[in-house]
Amino acid sequence: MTQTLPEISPTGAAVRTVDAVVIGAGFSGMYMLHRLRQQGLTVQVFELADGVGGTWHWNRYPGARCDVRSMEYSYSFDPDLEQEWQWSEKYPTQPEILRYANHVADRYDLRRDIQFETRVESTVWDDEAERWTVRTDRGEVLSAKFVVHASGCLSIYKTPEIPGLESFSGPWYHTARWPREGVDFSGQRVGIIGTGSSAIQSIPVIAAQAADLTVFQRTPNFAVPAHNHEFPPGYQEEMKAHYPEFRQDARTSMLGIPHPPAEKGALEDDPEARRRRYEKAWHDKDNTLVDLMAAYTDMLTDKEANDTAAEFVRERIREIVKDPETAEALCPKDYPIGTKRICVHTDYYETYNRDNVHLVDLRKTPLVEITRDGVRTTEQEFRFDALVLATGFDAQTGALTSMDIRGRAGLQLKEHWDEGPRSYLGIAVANFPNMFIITGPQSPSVLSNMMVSIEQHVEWVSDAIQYVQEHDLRTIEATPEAEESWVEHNAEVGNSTLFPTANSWYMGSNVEGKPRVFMPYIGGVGPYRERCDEVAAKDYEGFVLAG
Ligand code: NA7
Repeated sequence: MTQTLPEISPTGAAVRTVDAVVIGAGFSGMYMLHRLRQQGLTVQVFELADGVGGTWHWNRYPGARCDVRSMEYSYSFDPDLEQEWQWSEKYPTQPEILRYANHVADRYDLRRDIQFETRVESTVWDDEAERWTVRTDRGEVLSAKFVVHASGCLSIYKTPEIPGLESFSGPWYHTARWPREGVDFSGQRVGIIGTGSSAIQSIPVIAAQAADLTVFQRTPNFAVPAHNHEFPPGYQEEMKAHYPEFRQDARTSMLGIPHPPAEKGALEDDPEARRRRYEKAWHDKDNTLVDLMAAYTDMLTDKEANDTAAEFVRERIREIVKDPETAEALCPKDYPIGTKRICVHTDYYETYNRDNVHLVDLRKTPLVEITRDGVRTTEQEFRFDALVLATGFDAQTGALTSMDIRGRAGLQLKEHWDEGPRSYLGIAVANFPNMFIITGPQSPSVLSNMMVSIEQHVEWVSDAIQYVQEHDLRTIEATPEAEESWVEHNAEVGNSTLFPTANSWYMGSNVEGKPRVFMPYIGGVGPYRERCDEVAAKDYEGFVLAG
């Protein structure tokens, strides 16, 4: 199966031949490696970081936690692993998830096939050899039959689009590149730009330490209380006794998080009954971020229905935040709830009642520049000892378009995606044979419990690769027609919801110049899985298999 003939690349470096190159050693890349190795393939994983864990390696900011419950944000592929691993609380912290990732790497002896601190610079399809040529920043050249991009949906971080960051005289930290040794803000005046999930988690923790914290908010977010807690005795054992059923429910659910299906529209309930449902979603200590939106069938399709939940949250914000002007500024009003990712918070709104925390509403006084001493808005200059940037990511496509990926006849993926991502099932791209993307755009990805979607993709891709190998095929490639019809279907399903009405990173609208297209697939994790299985069962319908 493996060719090991030594060759010399045009640059003089020895070309190493492997069956598959996997890019990224987060939860996708690690499981991909495990599966492909079990199938007897030679695999090389490249990872930019010096350790495994992907997003959980990089996002070490104070208060970083997963917003999906620990016992479902974990692998299900090995019953022994899921039974033996002990989670400690409802929402796992970043260090706990990273410990889990390291445990997985050790348990399955993954590290021997992962090369850390290596950036893949290009993957280029060789039309004659019908293989990928992969080049790294260490000058290595590999020839691989398959390439799997497991580089993550939120890995290319962005800084604010204002001048002056380099002139700031103090230290600045991006939430997605937090120093490993942590940061001590004691006694400092700190400014934070952004109020997405990373900011909402870190603001209460930084506020408790810093002398003074100023939050620069462009768009307020909806956040529901985490009610995080350590597991009570017996809880984990009880969950583990029913793990297989629970996992199955997650796989067939809409968002990868089991939830009883809603039975009616929000306006079909009277206001009192509706309120009771929302109260439960808000106060229940075992609540999840999907409870509020999953209460009714039409929350993401009918603006009036959506308004009822949005107003419920705004009422809670006004109740918690004592200063009415701050409370009003924190109330999201110009997009439907759920169309920007709902955040899960611990004391976020309460933090604005502290004397050392101030909110600057950038809708009223926009940012102008970062100065030597701090931040200038149209109204005044704020002086800081340190700055925190919680300004998000070039999400979903960023890791792929920032790499030089070329398919047939030198076609660049970036060019192919000029007007928005184009894929078949979010897994494959026409003219890019033997290339797969784990949780790519146009798959449920970021609209789901990532672990469920990662496992589904890795298993589907490894099955497809096995099929190619067992049938002695050279290539598997999505047809342009299958791609076109998936792109259309994705847009049609997306456009039937309220999602396109918001300026969110789901729409690419947080990055200047990025096409405004709804990127994730909203058809639901369960139905999507069925579609993928159907494609495989029909001998990879929509793909050309060449022998
Ligand atoms: P997000 O959710 O993209 O949040 C980024 C925040 O930064 C958001 O509030 C942005 O405001 C703000 N931002 C970005 N650029 C600017 C500029 N130039 N000026 C002012 N404010 C700015 O990223 P996170 O890291 O918090 O979370 C990402 C996901 O990780 C999250 O959804 C979870 O799934 C985990 P905007 O809304 O664009 O007006």
